[in-house]
Amino acid sequence: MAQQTAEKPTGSVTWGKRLLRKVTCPNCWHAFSPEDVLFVAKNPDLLGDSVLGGNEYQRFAPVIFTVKGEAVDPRGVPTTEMACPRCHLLVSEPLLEVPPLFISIIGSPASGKSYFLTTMTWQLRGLMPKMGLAFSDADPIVNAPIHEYEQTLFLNPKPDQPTEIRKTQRDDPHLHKTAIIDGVPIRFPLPLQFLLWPTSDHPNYADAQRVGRIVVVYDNAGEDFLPSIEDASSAVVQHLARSAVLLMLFDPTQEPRLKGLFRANDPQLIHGLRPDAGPAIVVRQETLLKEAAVRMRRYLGISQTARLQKPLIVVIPKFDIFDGLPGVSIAEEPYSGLKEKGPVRLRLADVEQTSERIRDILKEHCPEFIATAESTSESVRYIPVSSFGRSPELISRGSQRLYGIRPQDIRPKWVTVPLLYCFCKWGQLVLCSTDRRQ
Ligand SMILES: Nc1nc2c(ncn2[C@@H]2O[C@H](COP(=O)(O)OP(=O)(O)OP(=O)(O)O)[C@@H](O)[C@H]2O)c(=O)[nH]1
Ligand SMILES: [Mg+2]
Ligand SMILES: [Zn+2]
Repeated sequence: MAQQTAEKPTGSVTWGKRLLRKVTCPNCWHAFSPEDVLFVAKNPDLLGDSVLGGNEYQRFAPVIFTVKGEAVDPRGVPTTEMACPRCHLLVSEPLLEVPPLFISIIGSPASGKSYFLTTMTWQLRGLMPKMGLAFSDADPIVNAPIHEYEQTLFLNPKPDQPTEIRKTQRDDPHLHKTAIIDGVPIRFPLPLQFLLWPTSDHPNYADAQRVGRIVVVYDNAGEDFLPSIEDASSAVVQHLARSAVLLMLFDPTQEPRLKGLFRANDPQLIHGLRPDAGPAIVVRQETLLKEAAVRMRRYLGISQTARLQKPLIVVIPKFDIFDGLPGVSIAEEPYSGLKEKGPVRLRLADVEQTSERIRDILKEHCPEFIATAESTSESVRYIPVSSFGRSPELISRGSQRLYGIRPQDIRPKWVTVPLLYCFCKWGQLVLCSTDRRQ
């Protein structure tokens, strides 16, 4: 076995790393000192944990370390896997050094959250390096669900066959874990985590520690946001209180007042949101946003009349469904430098112009939604996206009917814009736009 040192790491003993003063668990949002992090035992005799149950290895506070900084479990096996001292769920190593940036994606069932998350992630991986930032998995194991989605849409061996991302289930074990906190079992959503880190092309490369972030997002089921569903045993939407940015998907196909503006041939308009699911639970989208705002203010302990100080981006998914709106086009991505060798920059002014135009259209047709959005946050923008760039098609699989998309037909439009707009507008250290060249 490797040589051991009996020294427990503290804020000042850092294995050559610059640890954060406080680490925030991305599972239960508990803030703790890095020296309190637990480790996950590896010896097969140590199966069973007091908080996570019989199928998980025991979490332990280490007293012995190898020279490489690995903790040694009570049966002498070295381990590097870390866990939160409260919920005992996994905490990836970069979280001890890099601050998290929580992003909440809100939206009704079938509004397009999972497809948007997948196409956004896939495109960010390719685009961010052209903006001087690496965008990679902070922990490939916890990101396995998003890998599966990306594989389905972008690395599919049968690109000419229609495929689909399944509806997100409220109890999907790949997306949730239950921990017993103070004797009560609580269901937490699994965080998808991406490390955003400046490359040598970035103007603030020398200040990497200040620029770098771990972007944390969650793939909730739309039902998690419906009024009345929240219960004490679920913490699945409590990220709303922690998030720096709210992305609310306002699905046009769920808004009857916009119907006059659509092409008629999207199957969702003919066969419903999910063809075999029976009548959908009808929830007005402003009600959903209002409910999310009520919960956020409650978690934050602020007045129910206060506007939140975080930006709200109203994302209009499935924008391909519109039959050409005057003054709005997402045919071209709003970036300069995409075709040249130089750095890519977001054209902030183009995004803001589009946002204004969308606001005008929504104000005319759904004024209550605009009123709700603008009473929720001090900074609201409206950004159209299309994950497919076209409609899905109705397909049959056995006795089941569903909407599928052929991977070879997917042409995402503007899916990276909501997040990059936020970085450019409110996180200037992280990214530059064409309006704010350094
Ligand atoms: N026309 C069009 N339809 C889309 C687009 N993106 C998603 N859809 C359709 O929208 C439906 C819902 O997409 P999901 O991403 O599963 O929605 P969700 O919000 O994750 O739904 P839940 O998991 O139930 O909360 C699917 O049937 C997709 O085919 C798009 O860009 N254009
Ligand atoms: Mg989903
Ligand atoms: Zn935790």
